[in-house]
Amino acid sequence: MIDLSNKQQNKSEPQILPFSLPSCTLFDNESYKYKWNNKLNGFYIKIPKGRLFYAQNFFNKETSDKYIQYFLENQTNDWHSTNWRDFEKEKLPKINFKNIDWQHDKLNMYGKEVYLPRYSAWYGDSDKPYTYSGLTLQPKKWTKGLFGIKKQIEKITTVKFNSVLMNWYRDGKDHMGWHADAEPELGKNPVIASINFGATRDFMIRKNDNPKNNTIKIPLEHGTLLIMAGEMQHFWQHSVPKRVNIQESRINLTFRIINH
Ligand SMILES: O=C(O)CCC(=O)C(=O)O
Repeated sequence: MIDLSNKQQNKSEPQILPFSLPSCTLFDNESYKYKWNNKLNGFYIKIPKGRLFYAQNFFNKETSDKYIQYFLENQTNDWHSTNWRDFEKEKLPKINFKNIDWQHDKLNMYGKEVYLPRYSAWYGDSDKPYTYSGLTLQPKKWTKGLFGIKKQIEKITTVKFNSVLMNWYRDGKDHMGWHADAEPELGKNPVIASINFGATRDFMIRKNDNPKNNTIKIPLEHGTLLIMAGEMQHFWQHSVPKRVNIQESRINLTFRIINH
């Protein structure tokens, strides 16, 4: 049994933002700014038409290791040494994951069914189905572990989340294309909290109207929290590009509020 109690959150000294923001200064209310918050152990970041909060070590390594083990715990395969890339389509359902019901969803693209380049799972309040890219996901009931992470994140947010989308990138070949989380059921200016476990992957954001000068690469590490807020989903897109040299899995959870 994995002990998921959270005894800690790392505290560290104020830091310089560990990634670059575009240097272009637009109108004053459109410029890029950031500010360290000692209490929350993270950065408030103002971008044109949007806001971010970035806490590199929201969970420390020990806690993050326990969570990734919890997400992948099963009776047949060691979560760490298994080459999950080999577990294509038909093999996945044969692995009896103890805590998370991983799915390999298919999308209809131009009349053809194609598997998504990642596994996913959807958990949350029972009356909050979610539709994205033509898929309607019915949430599974909160597990103790997922509910625990939600509570930890809610300690620093002013909102309460009712759903979480989990994405499991088996290795660097798995990815997510450019999109915005702008489905109507997420509300007008959604607050989305993204927490990461496993391999560090680049989370890219780009501004819809001027992507060339406004693309930002945000490394999301084991235990990093990133919150997107404000008008961001209307003016920015995000993606997780392929990184073919990465062998390790990464699991990302995005906590959301679904309104119907
Ligand atoms: O894996 C990530 O960091 C991004 C996930 C994402 O964009 C989404 O779930 O909409």
